[in-house]
Amino acid sequence: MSKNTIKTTLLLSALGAFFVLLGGAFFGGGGATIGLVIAFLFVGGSYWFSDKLAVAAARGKEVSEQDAPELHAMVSGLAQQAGMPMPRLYLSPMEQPNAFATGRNPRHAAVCVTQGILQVLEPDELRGVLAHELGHVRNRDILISSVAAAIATAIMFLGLGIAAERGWARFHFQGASPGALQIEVVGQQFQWNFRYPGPDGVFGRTDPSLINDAGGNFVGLDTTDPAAQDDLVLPIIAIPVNREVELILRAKDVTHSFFVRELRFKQDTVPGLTIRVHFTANKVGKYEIACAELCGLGHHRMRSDLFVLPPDEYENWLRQQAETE
Ligand SMILES: [Cu+2]
Repeated sequence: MSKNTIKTTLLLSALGAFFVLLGGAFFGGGGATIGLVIAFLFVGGSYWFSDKLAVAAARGKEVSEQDAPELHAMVSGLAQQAGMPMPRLYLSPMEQPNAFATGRNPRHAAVCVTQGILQVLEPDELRGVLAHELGHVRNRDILISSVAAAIATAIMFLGLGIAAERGWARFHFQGASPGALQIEVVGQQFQWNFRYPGPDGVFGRTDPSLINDAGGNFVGLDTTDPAAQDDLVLPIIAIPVNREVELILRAKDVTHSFFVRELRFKQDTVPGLTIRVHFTANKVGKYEIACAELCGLGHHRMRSDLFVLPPDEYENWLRQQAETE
C-alpha cells in the first residue's frame, strides 16, 4: 500500500465513523444508518465519478488523435514517461486558461485543457503544466481531494439539516410557558379580529352559527356563556413588552397569513385549524400586521396594528377598550 492509499483509507474511515456517530447521537439507530448511507453515497459517488464530474463542470468535449494531434502526442508522451496508460483527452471551450487531470486512478484518468490555455501557453509550458497534472493522477491526489470535498459537503449538508430541524422544532413543537398571555386571532376577508379573554382569563364559548358580521359579532361569541361576558374582540392588538404571548390563530373563510415584519414572524391562519404560536416582543412600538396570503380582492386592505406597550400602559389600554365596548 502506498502512503497515499493509507491516508485515503484513514480519511474514509474517519468520515464513516463521523456520520454514524452524528446520526446516532441525534436520531438514534435509524439516524446512524442514514448517516452511513449518506457517507457512503457521497464518498463513493465523488470518487467514482471524479473524472466525469470535473470534465462536465468545464464543459469538456472528448477529442481524438485526429482532432488534436499535437496535444494528443504531448499527453501520450507524458503518460508513457510516467508509466501510465494514455488518459482520455478533453477540450473545454472556456476562455480562462486552465488545465487539469482527474480520475480515480491512472486507468480512469482524464486530462482536460481549455481553449484559453492553448492560446496563452507555448507548447513547452503546456507540457510542464500537463506533466504536473498527470503527477496528481499517478499519486492519486484526486482521490484525497474528492474525499475532502465530499466530507466538507456532507458535513454542511447534515449540519444545516440538523440545525434547521432543531430550530423549526423549537419554534413549532415547544409550547408557550404557562404564564404566557393568550390572545385569539381570527382572520377573515378582509380584517383581523383579536379576542382577549377578559379579567376572568377564560375564553367564552363561540358558535359559528352566531357569527354576524353586520351585527359586529365577528367570532360568533355566545353571550349567554358567563365566561364570554368579559371577552373583548378588537380590530387591533396590544401586548405588553417582554412578556411571552401565545397567539391562537384561526381563519373564518380562506387561508390568511399573520405577518409582523419586525418580529420576523409569519404564520398562516387556516380554516378548520387552530394554530398556536408564541413569541416575546422586546421593543416597545407600533408595528404593522399584514396579511401575507393573497386572500381575495380586498387582500390589500387586510392590515392592522400591533402595539407593544410597557406593562402599565398595556393594562390601561385594556381597561379603556373594555369601557368603550
Ligand atoms: Cu388575508
